[in-house]
Amino acid sequence: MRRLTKAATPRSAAGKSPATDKSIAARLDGVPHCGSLIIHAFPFKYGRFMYHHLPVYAGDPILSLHEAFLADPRVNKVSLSIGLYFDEHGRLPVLDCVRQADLKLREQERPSGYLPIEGAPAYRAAVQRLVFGADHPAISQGRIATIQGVGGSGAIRIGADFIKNFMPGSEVWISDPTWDNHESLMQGAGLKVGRYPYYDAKSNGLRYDEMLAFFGNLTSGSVVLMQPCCHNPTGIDLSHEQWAGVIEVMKKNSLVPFLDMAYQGFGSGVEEDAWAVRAMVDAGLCPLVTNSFSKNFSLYGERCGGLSVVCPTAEEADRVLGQLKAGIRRVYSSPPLHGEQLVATVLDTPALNQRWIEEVREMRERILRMRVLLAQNLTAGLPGMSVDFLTEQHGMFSYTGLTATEVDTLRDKHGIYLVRSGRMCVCGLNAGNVKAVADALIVVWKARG
Ligand code: KET
Repeated sequence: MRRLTKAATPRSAAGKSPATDKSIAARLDGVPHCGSLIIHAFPFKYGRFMYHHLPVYAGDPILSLHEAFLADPRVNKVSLSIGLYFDEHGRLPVLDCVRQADLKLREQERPSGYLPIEGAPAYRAAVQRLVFGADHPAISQGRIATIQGVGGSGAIRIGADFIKNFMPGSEVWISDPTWDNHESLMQGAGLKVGRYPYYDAKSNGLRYDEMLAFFGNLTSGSVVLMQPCCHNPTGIDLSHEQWAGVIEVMKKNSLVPFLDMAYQGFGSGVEEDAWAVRAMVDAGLCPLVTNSFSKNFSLYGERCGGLSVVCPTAEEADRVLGQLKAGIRRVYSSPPLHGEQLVATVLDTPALNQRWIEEVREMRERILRMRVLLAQNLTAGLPGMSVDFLTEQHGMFSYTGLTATEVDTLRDKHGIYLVRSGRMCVCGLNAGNVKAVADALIVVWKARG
């Protein structure tokens, strides 16, 4: 294979002077890693076919589907695919607490300088209080290194880079199934990813014993990614007793928990949903915890999240924070400003914080009402079929057991969008569309015979 070196400078495809090529070659010459990654694999040649060897992106199973939904001209279409919370009128809400915080911020002059690499101090402190509990000793002991994340996803990626760099050889284990992007984010950081047993299709429940036995066989230092509440995509969460069992095995086997909490407040309550995180820290484990404000603040586009690494000592937390900063600096340098100001203003202003708690409760209760309403409509049309899973699962998502073909039928024939795994985002249901959704589901289920 031809290498791009000073001796073999490429010619431009158009046969023009290779001056530009030469300067690129010269620049690449002194960069061994860049050279080995790019030059050996890249059939370098300027012109029309320069990127012809690139595979076509198949699209993201969730985001591409949402784009297809938006482009669908049917007026009665229903979005039950992407994890967006819609209100009773089918709109993305602007939370009242956020609106008030925005007005408050607009009264001030707000220059838009760079935030520190690790994010805004007030925001990071608010993340710690929310995730670990305001009075948690790990906070006062300075044992938690927290950075502002670019959404939950950005926080996960920074955590993944941290694992890759500082826990060499560690493999990451994700639940089977999990949010699709967990695997991509971890693999994108160069980590090896495996799956542990989680969902039992037969019982629509948890493969708890198998999961625990699996954890018992992992080598020490393995990273286990779990969701403390509102498991995406199944809606199946662990009970407190089950978490206690997991904690015991993790301690015994020296496993590293990675807890991704994207739906705090949508399960049982803002404090209640963080139970597993706090129980792990109380038990002496040192989890990496990511959180997101996309859903519970309805601030998807503002990209607000956090990564908190719990450490054994404050001295180690300082070192960890330093390395997280180094990691961020080389990826995006520093996080964005506006969204974090909204979140921090709400969480730091007692009246707004109270209003937020109420609004999260309203969203949670509406989700529950929709679950019940859908279950009632389905039971009326399919008396023999048990749909208890709908009301037993927690959070935004329900795993319906629908096959990819059945999901395609729902979309093509009825304009109802679910993820092809059979995951339904129940937050897209409202009093106006739940009957139509139930009727379509009944048609699809009856066709099974
Ligand atoms: N973790 C989980 C478990 C999760 O479901 C999402 C988003 C995120 C992290 C990312 O959060 P963000 O702050 O937006 O970066 N899930 C929904 C949206 C998506 O796929 O991006 C979803 O599953 O539909």
